[in-house]
Amino acid sequence: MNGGARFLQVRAKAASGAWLLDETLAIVALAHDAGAIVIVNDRADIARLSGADGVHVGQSDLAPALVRPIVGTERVVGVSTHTVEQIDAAVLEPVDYVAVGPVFGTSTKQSAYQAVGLDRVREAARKAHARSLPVVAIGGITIDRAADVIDAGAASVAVISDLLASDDPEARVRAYLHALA
Ligand code: TZP
Ligand code: MG
Repeated sequence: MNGGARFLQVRAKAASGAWLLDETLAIVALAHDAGAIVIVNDRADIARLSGADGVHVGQSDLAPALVRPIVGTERVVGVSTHTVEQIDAAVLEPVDYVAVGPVFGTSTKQSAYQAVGLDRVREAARKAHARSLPVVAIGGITIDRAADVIDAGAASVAVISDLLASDDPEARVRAYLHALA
């Protein structure tokens, strides 16, 4: 957050519910002090209980139409997509953004989906923008490629590996903001 990130995701696939709630409460407090918002991966229950700003669901999580009543209309709901069919369905769901990826190869997530490339980002952007939804691009994004991803129509890039590649993620976030300014 000191690097200037304003959109954080809490992601802890193997965590227990109790631990995840405690951690998320602490992260939400820090983030809100810094003017950042927090999206909880997978877990609408934790998003609601922690006072987080939203929930992010994937294709095998609870569908947006199911999490929306849990988190309410004031929170953000985002959904991951990979295929054209998933993008077509996602833009009709009660979501606030559509994520697309993995844009490039990544080792962060073991997934059945191959890298989808910038053309898929373009297609997602075209379809999402027709419904006034922003696109978040994810997967394998590095600082050298971030501008191309934004140029393809993404409103934001979501990054894990490249922020942790150096031992100074704060400086790396700042460098992204500078590169994309
Ligand atoms: N889906 C595909 S990659 C990823 C998710 C959630 C995590 C981020 O990828 P990276 O390559 O570590 O930035
Ligand atoms: Mg998920």
